[in-house]
Amino acid sequence: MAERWIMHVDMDAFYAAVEQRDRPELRGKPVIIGGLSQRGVVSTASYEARKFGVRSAMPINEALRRCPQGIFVVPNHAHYVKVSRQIQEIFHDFSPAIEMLSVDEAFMDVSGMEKLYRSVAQIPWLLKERIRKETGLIASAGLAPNKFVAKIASDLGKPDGLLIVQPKEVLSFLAPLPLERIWGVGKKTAEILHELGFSTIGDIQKASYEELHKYFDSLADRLYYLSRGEDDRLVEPDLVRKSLGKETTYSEDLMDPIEAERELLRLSQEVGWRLRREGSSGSTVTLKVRYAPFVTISRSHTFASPISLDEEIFEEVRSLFCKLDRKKDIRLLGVTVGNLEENSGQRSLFQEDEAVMKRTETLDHLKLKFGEGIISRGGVITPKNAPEE
Ligand code: TTP
Ligand code: MG
Repeated sequence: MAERWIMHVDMDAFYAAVEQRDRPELRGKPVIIGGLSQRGVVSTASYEARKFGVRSAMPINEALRRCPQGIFVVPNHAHYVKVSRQIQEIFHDFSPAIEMLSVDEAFMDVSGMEKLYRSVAQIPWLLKERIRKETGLIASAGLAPNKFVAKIASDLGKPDGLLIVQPKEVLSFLAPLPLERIWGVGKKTAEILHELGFSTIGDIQKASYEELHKYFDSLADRLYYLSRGEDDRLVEPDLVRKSLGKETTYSEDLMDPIEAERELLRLSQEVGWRLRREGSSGSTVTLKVRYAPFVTISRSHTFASPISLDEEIFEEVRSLFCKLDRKKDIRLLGVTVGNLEENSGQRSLFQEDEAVMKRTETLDHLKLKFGEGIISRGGVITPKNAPEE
């Protein structure tokens, strides 16, 4: 098989770097980008501020305590999106296969491109130079045979990083790294692995497939292959995404419509949260219901303008649900918001309703701080049989 070369590119301290570029008085200073209110959280911090322990998602108050001399700046998302587009334009000159992961981060498949350059190693260097010249910003890049290794390589080099991992170096590159670097290894799995005596990726490399399968189910494959730096996932160029949805299959059918509504609220909250995180909203809401055994139906409603608030999504989904036969047992529920468009700020059908916007903003901040699962409106109780995600 032909050699694959995947590049991961991620801008350094993106929002803070844009502000420092645009306002020379901020250069070299501890800049902290965060919401307006004292109850807000930090979006990001310049590397000067990180020396004081300021990090993304930290409450502003905590950042203030750690870095009282910090310069706090309110984020200007619309502006960052514009800069992001400019960077994406540059990416397109280097590869046709670009997968944007967020506003400042992308995978690019540059396999075979070495024919256009003196060597493949020139590509990240030239890309960084073009970004620096044309935007005045610094990117970190990692080049490796696959996504997993490329992402770690760009992370490890930060700031102003450029790390190339040759195929024959993959095993030794990964070996000393903490096993938490493996995708899908959360806190719980890491704890179990530590108890079993594993601490680095190298420790897992030494384990046999059978041994890992003794302790883990589906995760064993991931541990086995990723620890060896084997990852065949393709770079998936972004077709403009048309919808964002979430569905759950229940191991025991839902028999109670109230319980089903609670689930719909949970799914609406998750979809709303993801929409708001990526700054998009959509005008079509779709409810999907699968009844036991295998009858699936979808019902949609399209609004005149796009929405992204949990309440708006949930109210529509509930009203679609109420029109269905509520006596049947339910095996799967799904909520999707479609006809997506990017927007720079929050839009709302309840534009006048400041309270809804405020509450959403506060909850989003808490989610950023404590993780997505921690809170939801109206005390939604996840049914006992809801599968772990
Ligand atoms: P990141 O790439 O995670 O962070 P960064 O670019 O600020 O710093 P670095 O990559 O050098 O570690 O995120 C990109 C931008 O996304 C970031 O500048 C601000 C925003 N962001 C938030 O608003 N909240 C968050 O919790 C995170 C992680 C990022
Ligand atoms: Mg970044």
